[in-house]
Amino acid sequence: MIQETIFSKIIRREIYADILYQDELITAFRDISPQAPIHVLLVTNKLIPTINDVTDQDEKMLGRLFIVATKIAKQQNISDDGYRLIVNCNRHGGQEIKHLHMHLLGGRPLGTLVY
Ligand code: DGP
Repeated sequence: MIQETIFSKIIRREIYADILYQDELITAFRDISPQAPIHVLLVTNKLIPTINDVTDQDEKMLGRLFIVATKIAKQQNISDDGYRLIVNCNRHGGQEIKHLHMHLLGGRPLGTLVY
């Protein structure tokens, strides 16, 4: 059975988060533990545990995820300097919350990723 996480409660506005954007597919809010001056989480309203679990039916939602990320980046004035989008998956990917989400990080140089 798929377990709800705290993100479902945030999406339903049962617990507080600084929500910057919400539509019928995506909710975006500030990360509680920001790793950069701008750190926003873009969460699918539908409870999908990881990026492994998406199907062809989720194509529109996944497209929206990227479009909304670019809109928030513009809104937060980090488009020109640049930013990073990250989707963590499972243990080796460092995914703590099993509800599909994308991190939008920016507002400072983020350095080179170490692979
Ligand atoms: P990940 O490791 O990719 O699963 O990232 C989970 C992120 O979620 C992590 O950066 C911290 C954030 N987070 C966890 N709990 C809450 C919460 O209750 N509110 C908000 N705004 N962010 C949370």
